[in-house]
Amino acid sequence: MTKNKISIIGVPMDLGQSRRGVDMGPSALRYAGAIEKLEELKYQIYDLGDIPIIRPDKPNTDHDSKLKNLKQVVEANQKLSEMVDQEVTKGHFPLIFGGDHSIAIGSLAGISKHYDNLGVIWYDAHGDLNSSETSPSGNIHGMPLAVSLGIGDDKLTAIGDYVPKVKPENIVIIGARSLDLGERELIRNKGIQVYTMHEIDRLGMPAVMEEAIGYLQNRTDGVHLSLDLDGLDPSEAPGVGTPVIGGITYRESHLAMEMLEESSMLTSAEFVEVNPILDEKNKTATVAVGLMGSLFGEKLK
Ligand code: 5AB
Ligand code: MN
Ligand code: MN
Ligand code: MN
Repeated sequence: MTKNKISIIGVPMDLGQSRRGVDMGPSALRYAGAIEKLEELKYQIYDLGDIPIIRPDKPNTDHDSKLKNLKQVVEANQKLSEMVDQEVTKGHFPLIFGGDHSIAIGSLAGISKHYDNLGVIWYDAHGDLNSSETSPSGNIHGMPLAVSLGIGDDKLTAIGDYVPKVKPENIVIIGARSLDLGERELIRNKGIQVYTMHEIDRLGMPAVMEEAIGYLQNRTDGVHLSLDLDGLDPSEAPGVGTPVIGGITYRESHLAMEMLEESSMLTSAEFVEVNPILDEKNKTATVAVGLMGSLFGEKLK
């Protein structure tokens, strides 16, 4: 990693989806030793604590939109984008702990204004490329990548006061195995680079990462890793709200993180969708902290 100051921001958000418990993700990651691990690796850690999430009296009270909890998700992401923006301005590496994946909207809004061509690695079983029109669920955690491309409800795309946050050619999706029809169409139309489980099986993770890193190195001036723990196989990361069998292994994921570390290209990261209520003895948060170790250079120190 090029920077040695890491700012940690927890976002106990569960309003972008329908299962309780993912709001405890930041606590689970801290409990699993995230801060201690990064301190061991000699980083200076600035733990900014958790952003307060304002819970609505009843979920989905906004009748103008089929998006669940739109107002609360917008407010929290606005706040997150401002905090992330400040940390990048200071020259710190923002490391965000979710919370459901809707928080990537705020992360990217805060980060991307600092780059002309921010690259994004979306490590996930899903594409998160839905809009109100294509979403089968109305859950905003299935939309953050589309929102960052400028597609979706104006209240979401306008967060940070600029649109779009990322260009389709600067995105790489890794681990996809559950894509909705509208998402597939968007991927085709925009030419988004996707490594599904098919490519991972066929080429192997080393080749996939080598190609993904080479691709981004040529076109970007910063790279954000958005790691949804459901990218991993649920046998190894069971504590997630939308598990999909046939995922990336723990070892492959470690290798992917190590290769990212070796590339020195990463400028920010987030770990999302850890749900300790659905987990087995905090296994998923522990896996996430292990991956952070690799991402921040454990093998080299
Ligand atoms: B996650 C689904 N595509 O839009 C939808 O966990 C699932 O952040 C979204 O990747 C999963 O509701 C969102 C069916
Ligand atoms: Mn997912
Ligand atoms: Mn996701
Ligand atoms: Mn999920």
